[in-house]
Amino acid sequence: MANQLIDGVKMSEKFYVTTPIYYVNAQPHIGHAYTTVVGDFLKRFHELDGFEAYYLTGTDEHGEKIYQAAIEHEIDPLMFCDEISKRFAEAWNVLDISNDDFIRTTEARHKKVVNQILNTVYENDDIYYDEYEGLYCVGCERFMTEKELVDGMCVDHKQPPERRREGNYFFRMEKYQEWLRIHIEENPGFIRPTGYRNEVLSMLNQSIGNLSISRPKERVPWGIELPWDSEHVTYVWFDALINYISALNFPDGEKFSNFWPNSHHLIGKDILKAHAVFWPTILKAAGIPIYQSLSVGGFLMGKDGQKMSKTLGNVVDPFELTKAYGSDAVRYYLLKDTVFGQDSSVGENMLVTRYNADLANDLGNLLSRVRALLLRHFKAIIPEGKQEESDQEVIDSGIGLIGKVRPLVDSLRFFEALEEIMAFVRLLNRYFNDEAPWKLAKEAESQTRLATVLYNVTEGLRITSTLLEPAMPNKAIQIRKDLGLGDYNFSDVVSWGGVTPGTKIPNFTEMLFPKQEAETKSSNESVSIQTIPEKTRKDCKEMVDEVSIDDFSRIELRVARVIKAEKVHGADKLLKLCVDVGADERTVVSGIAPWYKPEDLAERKVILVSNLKSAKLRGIVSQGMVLAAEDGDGNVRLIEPADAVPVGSLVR
Ligand code: ME8
Repeated sequence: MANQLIDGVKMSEKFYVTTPIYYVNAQPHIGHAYTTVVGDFLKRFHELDGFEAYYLTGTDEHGEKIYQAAIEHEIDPLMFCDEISKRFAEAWNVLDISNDDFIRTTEARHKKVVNQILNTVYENDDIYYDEYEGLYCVGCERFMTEKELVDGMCVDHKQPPERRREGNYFFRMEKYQEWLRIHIEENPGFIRPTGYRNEVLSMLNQSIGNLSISRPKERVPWGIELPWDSEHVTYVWFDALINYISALNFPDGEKFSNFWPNSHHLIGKDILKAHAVFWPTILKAAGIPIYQSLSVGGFLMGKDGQKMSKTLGNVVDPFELTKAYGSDAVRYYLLKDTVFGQDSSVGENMLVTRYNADLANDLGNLLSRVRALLLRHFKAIIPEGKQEESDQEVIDSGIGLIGKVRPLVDSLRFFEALEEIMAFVRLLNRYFNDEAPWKLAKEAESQTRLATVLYNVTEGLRITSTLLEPAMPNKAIQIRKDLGLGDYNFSDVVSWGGVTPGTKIPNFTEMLFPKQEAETKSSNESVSIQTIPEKTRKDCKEMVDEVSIDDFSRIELRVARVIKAEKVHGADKLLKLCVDVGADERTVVSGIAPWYKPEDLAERKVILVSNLKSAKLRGIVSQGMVLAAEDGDGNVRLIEPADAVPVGSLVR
C-alpha cells in the first residue's frame, strides 16, 4: 500500500487513506477503533516516510436502520446522528487519531456531490426504474442472494432477511462487470489480502445484476432525495461511498486534484462487495478514475467467539480500555496482536500480557536502565562513544531496520513490522546485559567502553522510537524527551549517529510504561510473584542499585493498621486484610496465610504500598500490598514500623 511500486506502477508521493464511515445507529466499539487505528498507523507511517498524507474518516448517517434507531429513541433523526457522530469523533480523539477531516453524510457538502454524481450517471442512461422483489437485510442495508444466507439467515446479523417488493431506480452495474473483472485480474494489488481478491473475482464470474439505488420515501424518509424524483431517496450505500470524494471537494477542489486517485480504502470484510464491486463501477459510470487499492481487514471477535458487533452486544468499549491503559497501549496491542485480513480474538487480559512483555519489560525497562546510568555516571550528559567490532551487530540492525519494516507495512503485515522493531529492542537489551555497563562503571580503564555502550543504546532507542511513532505517537515522543532528543523522520534512521554527544537528558521523568495487572487475574500465583516475570526479577537482582530516584519516588508507602483479617475461601495462601491507612480503610489481599493466623494480625501495624493499581484476586478487589521479608528459613515476616509512628504516615 505504501509501496511506491504497486503492480509495477510508480506511485506518486501522495497518500490518501480512508476508513469506512461508521453507521451512527450505535456507539463506537473496539472493532471500529481497529480499522481507524490501522488507518492512523498508515497515515503517520507515510508521513514519516516522506509522503504527503491525508486521512479521512467519518459517519454514515442515512438509511433505514439509522431512521429506525432514531424512532426507537424517540428523537429527531438529525439530532440522533449529531449525538452519535460526536461520540465517534470523541473516540478518535482519545485514541489520538490524526484524521485530517471527518465527513458526515448529512452535511451539505456531501449531499451536493451525491446529487452531481446521480445526475451524471442518470444522464448517461445508466439509471432506470423497475419493480424489484428480493430478500433484504436491514442490518446490511442491502438485498441478499439466497447463496449468501446460511440456514436462511444473514451471516453477520444472525437474522433472516425480509422479502420485499418495491419500485426502485436501478444502476446498470452489470454493464461494467467485465471491465471490473479485467481490472482486478490485471492489478493484483488492487484488492488485498489475496483471499478477498479471489472472493471478488468469483463474484464477478457470475452475474452481479444491477444495483437498486433508491428507496421509496414513504418507507424510508431519511435520505438524500433523488434530483429527478422527490418521491425517492438515494440508497444509503450509493450515498455513503461517495463520501470518499465529497470530502475532497469533488470535482474542482484542490484536495481532489491533489489526492485522488492515490486513495487507499481500508475496510472490514463485511463490506467487501460494496467497496470492491459497487464503488468502482459507480466511479467508472461517473467517468471518475477509480481508487488505488482496497485493504480488507478481518473481524475482531468478542469473548463469545463471535464477531464483535452492536447487534450481538459483545463489544469492548474503546473509551474504557483507553482510560485504563492509555491510547498508545491500546493502539500497539491492536496492531501487534492481530493479523490484518484474518479474524482475531481480543481482550483485556491479552492486552495486559502484551503490554507487560513488550512495553513494560523490554522497552520501558531498557529506557530507565540506560537513563539511570547516564544520570549516575555522566551527570545526565550523553557521552561520545568509540565503536568497536562488537558494536557492529547493533549498528547494522539499527540502520537496517526501516528497510525491513517498510515492505512489511506495504504488504499489510503490521504485526510483523512491529515484531521486527521489538526484536531490535530485545537485541539492545541483550547487548546491554552482555556488556554489563554497571560493571564497566566500576573500572577506571573501562570508562570509554561504558560511554560507547550507553551511546549505542541511546542511539538504538532513538531509531526505535522513530519507527514506533506511527503505532505509539505519544510514547515515542516521550522516549525521545527522556533522552533529551527531538523529532526525526525515516530518512534520519538509515545511519548511526543521530544522537549528538553532549545532549543533556532530563533528571526527572514519568515512568514510560508502568507495569499493569489484569483486573480479571485471580490465581494465587499472581499474588506470590506479584506478576513480575522471572526475567525482570533477574534483571532487578542484577540491577538492584540502578533504580532511578524518580522511579522510586513514584511508589507511595504508608504506615497502616490491620483492623481485621480473615481467610479467603478456597485459597490456602491468601488472607483478606481490612486496614486503616489514616485517611481511609482498604481491603488488601495478601499471600501471607502460611505464616500468619488471622487472629494474630489484628491491631498490628504494617507498611502498605498504597498507590498500587487495584487488582482482583479471587473476586476480591485488593487495594495495595503489604511489605514483608523472608527470614533465613524461608518464612515470610511482615515489616513493622516503630510503635511511635502514627497510622497514615508516609514512609520515605
Ligand atoms: O458498514 N472487527 O458501517 P459500520 C473489525 N456505514 N472491524 C470491525 C468490527 C469488528 N468486530 N466491527 C466493525 C458500515 N468494524 C457502513 C460503511 S463506508 C462507505 C460505509 C469496522 O458502522 C470494519 O472496518 O457497520 C467494518 O467494515 C466497519 O467497522 C463497519 O462499520
